Amino acid sequence: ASSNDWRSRSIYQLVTDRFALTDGSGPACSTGDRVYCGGTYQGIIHHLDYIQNMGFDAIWISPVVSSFEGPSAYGEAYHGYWPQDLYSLNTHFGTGQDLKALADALHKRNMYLMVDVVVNHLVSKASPPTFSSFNPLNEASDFHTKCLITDYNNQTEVEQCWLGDDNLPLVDVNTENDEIVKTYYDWIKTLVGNYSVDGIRIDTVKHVRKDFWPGFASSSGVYTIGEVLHNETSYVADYTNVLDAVLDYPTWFPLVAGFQTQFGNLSDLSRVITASQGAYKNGLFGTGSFLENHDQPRFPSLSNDTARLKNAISFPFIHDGIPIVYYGQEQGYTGGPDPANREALWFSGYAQDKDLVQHIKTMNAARKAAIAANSRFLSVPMTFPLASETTLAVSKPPMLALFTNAGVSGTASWNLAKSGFNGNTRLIDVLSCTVVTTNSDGSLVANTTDGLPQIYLPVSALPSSSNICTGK
Ligand code: ABC
Ligand code: CA
Repeated sequence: ASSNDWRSRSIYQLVTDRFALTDGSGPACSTGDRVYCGGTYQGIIHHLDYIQNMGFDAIWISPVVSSFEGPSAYGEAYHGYWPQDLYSLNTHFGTGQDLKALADALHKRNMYLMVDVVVNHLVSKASPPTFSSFNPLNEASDFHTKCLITDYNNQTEVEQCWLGDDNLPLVDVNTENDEIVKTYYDWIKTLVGNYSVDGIRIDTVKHVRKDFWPGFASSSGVYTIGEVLHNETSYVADYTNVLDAVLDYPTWFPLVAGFQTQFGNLSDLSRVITASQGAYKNGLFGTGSFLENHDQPRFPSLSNDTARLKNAISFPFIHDGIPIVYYGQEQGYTGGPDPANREALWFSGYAQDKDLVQHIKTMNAARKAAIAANSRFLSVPMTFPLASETTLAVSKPPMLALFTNAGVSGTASWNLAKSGFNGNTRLIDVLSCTVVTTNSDGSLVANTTDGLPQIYLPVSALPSSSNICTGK
């Protein structure tokens, strides 16, 4: 699938080992132990209803190729980011048939499969590494000479020195060598073809020279979204010239900081977004917008205010890009930094009556309704009719979202000279189901005493089939 095919999608990111067991029973999973807990492709297949019922139409799974077995200084390779043999699969997650069956099951539901892929390094559990354990690059000369990255401001070092540490170095592939480049281009083409992959999330993109990526992306033949873990728009922007898209990390930093406490500054969010809209190749369209992932502490571990949480969780759904929800967000998981943020989802019983499950379901439905009512939702950049430290209004016709970091017991008001709608338009807040009408000049004043966000759509934009605010 192409970048355009992905734009209207909504992605559920899961850690394959932690999402679902094949048959519901299995070993206890102690999150902090950094060991395999038993999640499989078959487990995912059995829980596709759970994901689809929330309104997601794509999943992003962990890297699929095989890693070393047994413990290392940082535990087992359960997360998949320590590839060792490019040409065999990680059998903890299932067989090649199982992975194909997952792709088929998704496609039957008109859902997409995104696979995480790692090019930058191979990893052996020994330190110093055993090069002969790698496939196909199995000689020291296939890798950059060892030096650990210490200065992130030195780009050559970021690209050619090694991630990890002396306990577990990530052995840095020599992506300056033409034959190795060809090996990776052929590999990604085959992987995507063999398993009917619809898109790839690419790991550690800033650690490989930029001109490696266009050829890799075109060999994959599908949508490519890269991880460039950096807080500056100016640094990340250039990678949008070599891949379809990036994960929107520059927005993530002010998103978390803005909603973490009532002292956050929401205008930082609008400032960074406006800059990125101007600096990225396609603006923010096609980028990945997220609140949580497997590398960062979960939002509720930073803030226990349920109103601020609902504001922050809602934001990616009105962002220009593709919303990505990290598994467990919907169950209110509170894990801190890696490895605590990778809890088994079976602990939750996959409950569907949880408040946040319903909230996310409503946000997915609202975004789909907005797209259906006005396809320009996917091509007209969001604007900010109002941005202060404590309040933010985001206009993306036909949606208007009002956010605040005031918290459950805080009050806030949004006074919009221009709501983005005509005068006398009836709008419904999809979260509270309250209906308001814009003033005759198109202005709107809204207030809150519970700190919750308000997500408006014109009443006329709600399709009769929509499950938004039914019975209210
Ligand atoms: C393991 C253990 C951890 C332990 C760690 C030392 O070793 O599990 O418990 O703390 C995989 C595994 C991890 C594992 C690592 C290393 O491998 O998932 O569990 O950690 O063995 C990607 C993936 C990630 C994956 C890898 C490696 C890469 O999403 O899951 O990790 O395949 C860098 C990379 C980035 C990478 C990330 C983990 O490390 O660039 O691609 N993620 C600065 C740098 C960033 C750097 C970050 C690391 O520090 O600029 O490049 O990311 O913390 C802002 C600054 C940023 C700054 C952040 C922290 O603060 O603006 O620049 O980032 O203010
Ligand atoms: Ca590198």
